[in-house]
Amino acid sequence: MSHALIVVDVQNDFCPGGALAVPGGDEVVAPINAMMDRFDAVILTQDWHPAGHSSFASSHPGKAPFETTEMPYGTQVLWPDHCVQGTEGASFHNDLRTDGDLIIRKGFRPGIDSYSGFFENDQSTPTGLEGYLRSRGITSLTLAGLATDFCVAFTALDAARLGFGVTVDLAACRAIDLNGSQQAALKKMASEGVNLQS
Ligand code: VGL
Ligand code: ZN
Repeated sequence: MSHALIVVDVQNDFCPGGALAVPGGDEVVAPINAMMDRFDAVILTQDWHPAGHSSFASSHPGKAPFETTEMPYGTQVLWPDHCVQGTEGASFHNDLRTDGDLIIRKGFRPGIDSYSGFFENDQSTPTGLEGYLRSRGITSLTLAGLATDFCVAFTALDAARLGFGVTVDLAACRAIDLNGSQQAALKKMASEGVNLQS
């Protein structure tokens, strides 16, 4: 039985000073670096949007960041422009260890967002992460990173649904907390069998 650490989106734009700063986002770096050596595999995810991505409020005339819009795949929160491919904002935090085994990029299709490291927001387009984990014999996962209530939660819920054992290390996560999204995400994860560790 192999156990992997999935480090979710510890990128400059989600840290203080970034375009979509998560309060205390940089505080996850030290605990995550310290955890890495305990796992059989370390995978980092990287939010990786083309300029003009459909999840950006700036791509929707009349819309402001944090409003929502209806996409063919459901309701989508509109974000400030963030994690644009190749920019400093999309780079990992400078102090984050990036000597993991795999970096999985997501959110690169212009018309669809991807919070989860496993499936895009249509809940059916795979990123390839599941196949990578299964072919390496990995059966359990610990998740840490940003943001608890969006990319960490969506990744955890997909992983649980796929049959992996899933733990979220809350001490190494920080939330955006948009209209109560943090409490809602914690409740949903707990009810879907995700182990919440603090
Ligand atoms: C994320 C909003 C938009 C995240 C990514 O990493 O949680 N949130 N893109
Ligand atoms: Zn994004």
